[in-house]
Amino acid sequence: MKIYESRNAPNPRRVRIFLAEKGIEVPYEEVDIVKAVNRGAEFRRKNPLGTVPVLELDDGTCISESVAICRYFEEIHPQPALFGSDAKERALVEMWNRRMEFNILQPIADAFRQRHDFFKGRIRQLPEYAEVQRLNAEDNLNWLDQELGARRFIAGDRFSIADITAMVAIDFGRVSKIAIKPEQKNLARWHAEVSARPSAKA
Ligand SMILES: N[C@@H](CCC(=O)N[C@@H](CS)C(=O)NCC(=O)O)C(=O)O
Repeated sequence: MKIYESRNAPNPRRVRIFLAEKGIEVPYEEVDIVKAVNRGAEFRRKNPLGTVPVLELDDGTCISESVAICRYFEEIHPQPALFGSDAKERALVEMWNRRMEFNILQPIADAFRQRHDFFKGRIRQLPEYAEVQRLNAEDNLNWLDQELGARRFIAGDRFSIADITAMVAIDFGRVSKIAIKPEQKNLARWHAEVSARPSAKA
C-alpha cells in the first residue's frame, strides 16, 4: 500500500499525525499539487475529486477523504484508539471531529481557498466569502476556547482524531493570519500540549 500526499497541505498532515500516533509506517508518494498533478486525468483515476491524500491498497482500491483513511487504519490497528473506545466515546469523538471539520477546518480552509491564486482555475472563488469565513473562523475559535475550559482535549480527557483535525486546521490558519489570541488561554494551553506530542512533527 501507499499514500499519495503533499507534504505542505493540511489534510495529508492529518493522516500523517494519525499514523504517527499509532506507530504505523506507510510509504508516501509526493504529488505536486502546485503543478496541479492531482487535477490531471491520471490522478483522477485514483480520486475523481483530484485531492490528496489518497490511500492505495495493494489490491488497487483507492480510499480518499482523510477521515476514511484514518478509519481504515483504526480498524486494522485499533490501539491506541483515536476514534473512541466504547459506544459513548465513539459518538462523542464523531461529534467533535465533525464539529472541528465543519466549524474550524472549513472556514479556515475557505479563508485561503476563496482568495488565493493557488485555487484560481481550480474552484470558483469569491474573495468576500474568504473574509466572511475568516471572521467565522475567529468566532468559532472563541467558542472552542470556552469549550476547552471544561476539559483537557477536544472530545474529553483522551487525545483523539478531533484534536488532530483542530490542531492541523489552526496551524493552517497561519496563511490567512488566523491565530490563537493571547486572551484565548484554554486554546493556547491545549494547542501547546498537542503540539508537543512527537506526532505533531510527522
Ligand atoms: N475532504 C478531503 C479534503 C482534501 C483536500 O482538500 N485536499 C487538498 C490538500 S489539503 C488538496 O488536494 N488540494 C489541492 C487541490 O484542491 O487542487 C479530505 O479530508 O481528504
